[in-house]
Amino acid sequence: MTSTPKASQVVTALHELSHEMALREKITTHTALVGVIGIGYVGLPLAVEKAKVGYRVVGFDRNAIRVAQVNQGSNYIRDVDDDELAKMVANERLTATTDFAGLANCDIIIICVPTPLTQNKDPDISYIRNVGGEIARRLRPGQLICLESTTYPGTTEEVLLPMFAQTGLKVGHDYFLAYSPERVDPGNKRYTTKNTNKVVGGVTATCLSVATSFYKQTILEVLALSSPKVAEMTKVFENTFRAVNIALVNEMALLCDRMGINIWEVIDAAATKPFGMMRFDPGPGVGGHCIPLDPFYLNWKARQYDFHTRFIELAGEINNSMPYFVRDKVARALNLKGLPLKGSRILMLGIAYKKDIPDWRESPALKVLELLAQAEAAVDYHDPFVPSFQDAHGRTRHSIPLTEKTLGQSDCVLITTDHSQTDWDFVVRHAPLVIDTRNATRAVRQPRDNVILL
Ligand code: SAJ
Repeated sequence: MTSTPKASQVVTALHELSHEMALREKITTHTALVGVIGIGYVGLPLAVEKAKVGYRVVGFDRNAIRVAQVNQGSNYIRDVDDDELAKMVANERLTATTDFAGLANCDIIIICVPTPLTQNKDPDISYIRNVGGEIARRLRPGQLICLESTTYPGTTEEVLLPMFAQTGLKVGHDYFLAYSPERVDPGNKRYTTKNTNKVVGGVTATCLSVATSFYKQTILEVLALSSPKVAEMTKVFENTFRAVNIALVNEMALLCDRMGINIWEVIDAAATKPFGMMRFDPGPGVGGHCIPLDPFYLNWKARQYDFHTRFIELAGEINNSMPYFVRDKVARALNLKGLPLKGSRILMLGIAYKKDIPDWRESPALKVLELLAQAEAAVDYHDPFVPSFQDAHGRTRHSIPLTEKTLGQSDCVLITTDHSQTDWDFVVRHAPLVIDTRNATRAVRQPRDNVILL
């Protein structure tokens, strides 16, 4: 015989239901105030997408320069349309602030902060913890909190949930907590925040339902998963998949170098297989703030289960060995011309970690440049996307012009980033020796006996 609920229980249930219903209403009518913490390459595109469908969005960031740029309608993320950002700001749909007090007013809070590694490759979730504290201090009934930063499985429920539980508010009743990984491919013109499928895991079924409803307002395909852990694991698996496959093709490149086989011809041929094959290309190493780092979040967590993720560590070893291989390849090529590495003039084409973007964080080209400098080669670089950067010693280096003169006076031109706008015929025509780690010169038909591929 079911007991009839006490009046107080009914009131509580109705009260809780009112928080959920009120939030759902704000989500579907786009009247919710959305807070995005971390307005970088993930947060700013998300903020603009939400503002475009009518939400009022506040970007929270410690970086006062970024905040000022947003409030001036000045874009700094290539994947964001300048006019769209300016319009959202002009219409007061989008603002930014360094003051986290405003989190109290937000109905929805999306966390898009960095998740780097410490020096010894352990996860550094200090950013997540810090913003978790900022949110906890202002957590109120009716809020949805979504973590998007790439992190190890368990972060949402082992780090954020306990912080929020201390407020006495009940997850899934008073507030809602979910994890939904960002899937941003910087520079990808085809897949944007809007048309990239989204996966979501909620701490409770209601959390999942509310979070899924929110994402469905601006993203075409949203997949509901059974837990935040599954969603967290999905993301680190995706990036581990890439790191391992890039390492495989890099190892093939090392073997082909030793066997005198053109790895690029092998890959082009393998890519003709219409099934059971996915193309990856060798290169000077792996850069960016995701692929070199994210798999080590899983590696670290696995150790707590006495599990050794050998693929992740092996992939890291191989990918990290590529800059050393490139240095040795340059030394061998110069040696064939009777030139020692020491004192040779080397012009590196590309510092960015991949083509057509300005980001040079974790770029393998930085390591290559450091190794060549250690060998006392005279190294300059040209990168149209990176006018200057700080090298490993904190010295500011500047991109030099790509001219017949700068090419001709180099002993070796080393291609480390295959920016699309570069005239590779011009490079091959005027450089005495070209070492191409990206097969950027694949379309060059003129005499190319001065070109050596990775
Ligand atoms: N790289 C290779 N060979 C390849 C592919 C990449 O050497 O075949 C190198 C690139 O040159 C670069 C590094 O690996 O230095 C990473 O390239 P990437 O495009 O995988 O990495 P990101 O960090 O720019 O973007 C990735 C997303 N990329 C793609 O899905 C194509 C995706 O893995 C994640 O959504 C995103 O990181 C993220 O934020 O996690």
